[in-house]
Amino acid sequence: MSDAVVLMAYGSPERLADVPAYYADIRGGRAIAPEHLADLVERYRRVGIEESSPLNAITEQTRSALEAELGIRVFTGMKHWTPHIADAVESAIAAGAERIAGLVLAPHYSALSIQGYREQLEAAVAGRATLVFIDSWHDEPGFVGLLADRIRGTAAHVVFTAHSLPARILASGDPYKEQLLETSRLVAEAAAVDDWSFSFQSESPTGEPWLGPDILDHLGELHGRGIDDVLVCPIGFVSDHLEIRWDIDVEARERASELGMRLDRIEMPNADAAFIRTLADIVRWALRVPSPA
Ligand code: FEC
Repeated sequence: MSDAVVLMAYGSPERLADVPAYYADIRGGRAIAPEHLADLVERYRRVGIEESSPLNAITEQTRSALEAELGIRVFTGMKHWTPHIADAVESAIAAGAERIAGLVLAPHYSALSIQGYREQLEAAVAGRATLVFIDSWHDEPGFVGLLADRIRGTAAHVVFTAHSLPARILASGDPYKEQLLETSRLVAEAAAVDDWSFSFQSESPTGEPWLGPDILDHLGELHGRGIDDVLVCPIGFVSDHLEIRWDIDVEARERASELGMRLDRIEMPNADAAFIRTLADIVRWALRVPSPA
């Protein structure tokens, strides 16, 4: 059977002029307040997307390295930008794929995040190939080990972070928060780090309560406990993008500085060779294909 991978990522606008259409796609037709759009354009401008779009470029590096590692075709599909998930599926089918592994570059399952990727993928495949969708890989040993390597030996208090989601997910038994806490615990144990906590980041102004604590409040709380040296370890994202370069590198750093705290963050996995090997292991396991000797 001919296999292919559809490697999915959130997607990012290539230039400032793309931001309104990109935000409209994220909002799925719901209204956008003009001040929220203006604020988003300004954040993208401040992180310099006129020069480069980190998420899209990193996703392409990841795709090409994963293809080389697996020896099967890998096609990129973006949830909110081009090439869309449906475009990737068309390319995979045109290349003769009879079985498609769907892998999202986000480790934790939620009905409000990963399920959206899954629905786009299933609709596009429409029964034309066998679909093997990977729901989550939050406890994958290679991923845990890679993050553990980046925090091991630190003298700072480690704050694991992930994208917040509307708090209503808890009422439906969504595993998102539990998976995040499990990744945090596994990474801390693997690195022999005892001094750690978890907080959410990147809450969006949608007018409903989101999961907390938000990192900006959490830093204040840590400061109140006498902690003044923090290492941020984002576990819900795998690459440098707006939520890292703005929400952590600018906003959280500014808050830490106001409080007189030191704040660093780990290097993101991006297209690191060890991370690519981990992604390849996840795909091989899902497809029940043996690893090379
Ligand atoms: O660098 C970039 O250009 C893209 C960065 C980016 C990533 C990302 C990942 C996740 N999001 C998740 C959930 C939500 C929910 C809403 C929402 C809104 C936004 C907006 C931008 C944005 N997200 Fe995102 N997200 C990224 C970017 N996200 C921009 C809109 C403006 C803003 O909030 O600043 C709210 C939707 C709504 O309005 O109804 C919910 C989750 C992830 C992590 C999993 C994944 O990567 O898919 C969950 C990267």
